[in-house]
Amino acid sequence: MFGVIRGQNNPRRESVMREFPYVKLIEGDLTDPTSMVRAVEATQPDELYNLAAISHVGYSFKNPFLTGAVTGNGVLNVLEAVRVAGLAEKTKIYQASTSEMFGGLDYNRPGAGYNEDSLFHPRSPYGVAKLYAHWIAKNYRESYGMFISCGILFNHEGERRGVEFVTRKITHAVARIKLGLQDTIELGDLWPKRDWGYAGDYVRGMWLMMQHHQPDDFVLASGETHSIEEFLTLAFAEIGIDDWRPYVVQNPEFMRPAEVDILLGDPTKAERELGWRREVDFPGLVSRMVAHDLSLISVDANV
Ligand code: G4F
Repeated sequence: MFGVIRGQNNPRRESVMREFPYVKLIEGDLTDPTSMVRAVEATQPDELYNLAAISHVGYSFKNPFLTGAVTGNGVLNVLEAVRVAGLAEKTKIYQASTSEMFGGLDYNRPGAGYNEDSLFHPRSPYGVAKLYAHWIAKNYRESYGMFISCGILFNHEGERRGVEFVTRKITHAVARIKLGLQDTIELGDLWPKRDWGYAGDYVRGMWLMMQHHQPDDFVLASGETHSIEEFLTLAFAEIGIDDWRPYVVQNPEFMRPAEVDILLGDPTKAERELGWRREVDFPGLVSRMVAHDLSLISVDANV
């Protein structure tokens, strides 16, 4: 198994090598087409999972050109690398598409979640770049007959989530508050709703897409939507606090020029055709993330 790692002296290299000693790391950069060709030529992959991207929506507003180059055009570099290396018939490709390609509610199907046929209306440079990647992946599937599947994943959270994303930012802060290491948490808007699921369930869904008899697009989602306020309520309840309001400070720095108010997905197709089912529900997700951060921070802080 191979993984591509970017940049000189990447700080994540050591932890990846420690946690996944069976993964051989090779160097490459999505924005450098020749490095992508070298990577696929050297590894001759049966399955290639492209999860690489600038993936923080707020950051993409501040760095729109870079986001377009990496998250959008970078995908074309991967697809071309596979073709140039003569692997178009051998290598199956998974492209990480996203619910951020949708813009809020599906007004064509009021009350129902987004599915594979819903209209796209991205509301950030990240969403727009991902939509380009989605369509170029579909175009290569249709033009060259390549096995390329796009997983349209709704928010996938868990213990490995970076603290720059709202769920982990909350669970990390809640654990620190419980351990007396922090008093408050600064957040942006609290009313947006997301369809939050457990990343482990979604990775299983990605693998199932690659074992399917034909390439296709699939939505993976929980089919429920919850606000950030609901996430806060459950997370603080895990440490015995009923009212989170005294602990939360709103800071405009974390608000976005355009916000996706509500995301709700409909995973019916993945359930029917792949036999995919999520195993972790919303309260279970919050609970395991808080428990993880409590034990992680206790060990680090030696408390
Ligand atoms: O945690 P978030 O940054 O995730 P977001 O924007 O929904 O995107 C994530 O999920 C997508 C899948 O649907 C992925 F494609 C994408 O790469 C990423 O993994 O923000 C969630 C919500 C937003 O409404 C945001 O405005 O939380 C709100 N929020 C409020 N305060 C905050 C904060 N978000 C962050 N990151 N930090 C805050 O302090």
